[in-house]
Amino acid sequence: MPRDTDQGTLGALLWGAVRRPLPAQIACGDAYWAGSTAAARLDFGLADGLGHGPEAERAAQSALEAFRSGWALPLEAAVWEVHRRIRDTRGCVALFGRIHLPSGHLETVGIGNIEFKPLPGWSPSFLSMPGVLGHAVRKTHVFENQLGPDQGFAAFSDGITRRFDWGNFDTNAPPMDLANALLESAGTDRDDASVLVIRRSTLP
Ligand SMILES: [Mn+2]
Repeated sequence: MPRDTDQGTLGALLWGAVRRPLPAQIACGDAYWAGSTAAARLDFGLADGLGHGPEAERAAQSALEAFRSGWALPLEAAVWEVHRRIRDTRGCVALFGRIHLPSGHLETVGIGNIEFKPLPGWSPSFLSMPGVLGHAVRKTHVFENQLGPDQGFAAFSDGITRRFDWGNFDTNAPPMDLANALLESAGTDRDDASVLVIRRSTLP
């Protein structure tokens, strides 16, 4: 399957995302979404459905749809709503977040194995809680950080090798280019793979 990409901007925020299935699969069990559901706020999510194929894809896509529709809830409540609404799927691990403009206040919640890696020069605090959305979540925690000008991050599934060096990438490239480069160089061929890169520009 060809890569599936999307990109956008909201104020000073730029984002780019890419996913591709395990080689020889058609459905991709990883899914991403970013967009604005409320004024001056960018919402985003990256989900990895259990296993591979169409059922994994359904779990991941359902989680993102449930997250979008919970936009009016506080972030933590929105994540619990996702958990309730995807019980009839295989379940997924996911990272969800919201960035408030113009402050750059960033809230993130992670359940299970999705990586959150800041671009060089920024050290936010973040830990994902163990669990599988739709099946077993015991605890959630909202991490709050400040995303300043020229700061950003990549979120990615375990189809991307965790141990890569930013020094091998042009981290000033547009987020879409950086996401594609990460998939290209750090993607494994043992799993579906997805990357979401978000960066705040130097402009106010
Ligand atoms: Mn995976």
